[in-house]
Amino acid sequence: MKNILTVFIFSLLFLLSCKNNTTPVTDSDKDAIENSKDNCSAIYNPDQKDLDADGIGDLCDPDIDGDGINNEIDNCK
Ligand SMILES: [Ca+2]
Ligand SMILES: [Ca+2]
Ligand SMILES: [Ca+2]
Repeated sequence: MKNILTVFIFSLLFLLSCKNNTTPVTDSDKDAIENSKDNCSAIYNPDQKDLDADGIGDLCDPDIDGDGINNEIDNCK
């Protein structure tokens, strides 16, 4: 009886430890949007603004307006 109880307790502890080992939510830039959903995972941008709706946040997008002309040389972003 004591052995069964011991096995039960260890099984329970194992299950609880597995629960804690589920994929941790990572948010590199601490903007409260996890990396997998963040359109600019390395830069803090909680508003997730994306002018051209290409899935790349404005702060990371080399071509903010999506007209094919990069920001540095675009005279109308
Ligand atoms: Ca971000
Ligand atoms: Ca964009
Ligand atoms: Ca542009």
